[in-house]
Amino acid sequence: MIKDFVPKIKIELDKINSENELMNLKSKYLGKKGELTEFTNSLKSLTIEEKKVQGPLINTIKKEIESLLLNKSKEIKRLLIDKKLSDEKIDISLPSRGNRRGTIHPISKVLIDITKIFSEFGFEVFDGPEIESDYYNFESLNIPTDHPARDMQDTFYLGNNNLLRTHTSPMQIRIMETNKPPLKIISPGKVYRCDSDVTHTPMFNQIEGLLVDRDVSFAHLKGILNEFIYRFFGSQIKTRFRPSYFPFTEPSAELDIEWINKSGEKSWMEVLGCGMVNPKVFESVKYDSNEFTGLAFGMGIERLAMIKYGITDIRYFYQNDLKFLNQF
Ligand code: 2U9
Repeated sequence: MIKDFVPKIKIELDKINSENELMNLKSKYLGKKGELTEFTNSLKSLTIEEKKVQGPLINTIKKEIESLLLNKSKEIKRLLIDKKLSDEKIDISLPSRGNRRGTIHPISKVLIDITKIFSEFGFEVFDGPEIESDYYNFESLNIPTDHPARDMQDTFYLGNNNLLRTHTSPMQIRIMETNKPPLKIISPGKVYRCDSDVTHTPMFNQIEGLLVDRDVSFAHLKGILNEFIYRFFGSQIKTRFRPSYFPFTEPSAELDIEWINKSGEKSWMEVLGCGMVNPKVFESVKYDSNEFTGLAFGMGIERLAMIKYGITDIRYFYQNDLKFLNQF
């Protein structure tokens, strides 16, 4: 009997709990060879009068079955969503993973430490452009045209008489051009040289200092730099000033500190360069060198960081390896 289909399907639907099983049930009754389809086909042999009675009945039953299947499909989908929601439930009372705190880059740390020491000595901090002209980077600083620093191998030229500054001294020329002495300034910043090995990178950080006043002497230079070394490396450190040459200072010196080398012997290590400002530099900025004298010094931040923390390869600073950086 056609009417038996509905209770039969209801019983089967109760046992189903997946879309797959539902599809199978649908094709079992409504598919091409489904039971209801075959039942419908079997009515072909009925008389027209009988068909008029059975036809609408079949359609009603068919619609009822389709509606039962649709409701079951909705129920299965709803149950699936409920299960997903309960499985993926987030316990908001759990403690969070915690934020990993970054650390200050060792170069920034050393730069801050050095700047702080010179600020305590009364030096003002100035920074300037990294793209400079040939005049400010070389000419005004008494760096002769045949000096190796001017060579393409040593300097990054940008054309139009511009270059990437090879030291921060140009900034100090600019300050002197627009200010009268006395002056007590430091200029930290990035500088660029065509150089790359375990102790050199094409970009590195420098800090330079300049003090101009009446009666400034080499004794002042020694006093300031010795005090700086004691504060930066510790007061037990021994220093020595060794004669050197820089075009922008005369006389010039390099400051060495005593350290124990790999073989356990005492030896000297170069830390920075310094000297009394060359009168030729004062000529460029129209300072009267009969009235004013100046002391100047320069140091590489990476070099100081390597010495202080015993780092053997400068490239560690720029490889972004957290195992290295987190130590500071
Ligand atoms: C002006 C006049 C003089 C700055 C100085 C040095 C000596 C020096 C080097 C140390 C290591 C550069 O980073 S490094 O390669 N610097 O030895 N710098 S005196 O003299 C100046 C600066 C500005 C107007």
